[in-house]
Amino acid sequence: MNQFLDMSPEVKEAMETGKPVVALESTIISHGMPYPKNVETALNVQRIIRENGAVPATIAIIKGRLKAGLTDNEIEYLGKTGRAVPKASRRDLPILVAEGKDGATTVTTTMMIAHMAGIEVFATGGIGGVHRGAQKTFDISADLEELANTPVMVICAGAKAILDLGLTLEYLETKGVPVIGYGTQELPAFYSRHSGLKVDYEIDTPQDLAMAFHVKRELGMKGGMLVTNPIPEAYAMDGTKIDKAIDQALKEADQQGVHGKETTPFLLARVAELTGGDSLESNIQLVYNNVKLGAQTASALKKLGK
Ligand code: PSU
Ligand code: MN
Repeated sequence: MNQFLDMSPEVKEAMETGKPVVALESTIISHGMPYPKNVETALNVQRIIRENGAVPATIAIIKGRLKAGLTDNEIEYLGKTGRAVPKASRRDLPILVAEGKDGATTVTTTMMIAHMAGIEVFATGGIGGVHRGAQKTFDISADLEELANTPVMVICAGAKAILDLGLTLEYLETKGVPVIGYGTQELPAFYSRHSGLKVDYEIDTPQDLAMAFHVKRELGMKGGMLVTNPIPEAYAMDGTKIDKAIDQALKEADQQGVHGKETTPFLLARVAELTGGDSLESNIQLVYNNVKLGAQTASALKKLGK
């Protein structure tokens, strides 16, 4: 095992005995939701994974150690410290480790650390992508490059319309990343089940998701697979209300000169503020929906061997 990685006893035992494990990110805890809802959600997520027959591995960097599996106290710490925990993407990882610092892992670094630990399934809320106006700003999330390179299945609810969803799909196509709709042919747009854009493939069961990933793995193909799981109908939000908030947030980001790694957290926080508590509840529910599918898929994958 790599010298910088610590697996919790529960995760280590699961990996050694071939139990299904689902990786979870920590940027969603420190930067994606307010305290204390973030901590409550992170703990519920772990419970849902256990109830569905798998072991949760929440991933973060704590005092320079790459962690797969956190204690409840560590989750409380990441949630309470919030945005003061550095958001850790690929380029940040070696520096934070070298300096013994903490880091909230994004989709990118969660995939990296999951892969180091041998974990193949990762469930979260939304991924980063190609930002609107990327033709000028070059703002394309490192998440897309990681999906191109690291063999981890990422289950999400699509991407928020703070991004250019069409360009995000184009980028993933160029990089050879399969984009799958779970029970749908349409790319879900996080709060909304609809984007008007088609995905590459519709797959309808965890067993078939597992089989697709298994074949990719057996073929030795590099890179991940993106599963987009629409938010449950009961929690889906009105598209126009969300779009208005997004337009407003984008305008403010531009006026205030927000750029680089601050862009996504700024937009996420402003959209959440402008749409009130509704969007937070929707966000929480779609994460629960995704981690349940993650546990089922990780279990199905174990039945296919390895
Ligand atoms: N989108 C969301 N919620 C999130 C994120 C994205 O709806 O919490 C987080 C994830 O951790 C994702 C990161 O990996 O933001 C992307 O940041 P950037 O765009 O700076 O790559
Ligand atoms: Mn960016």
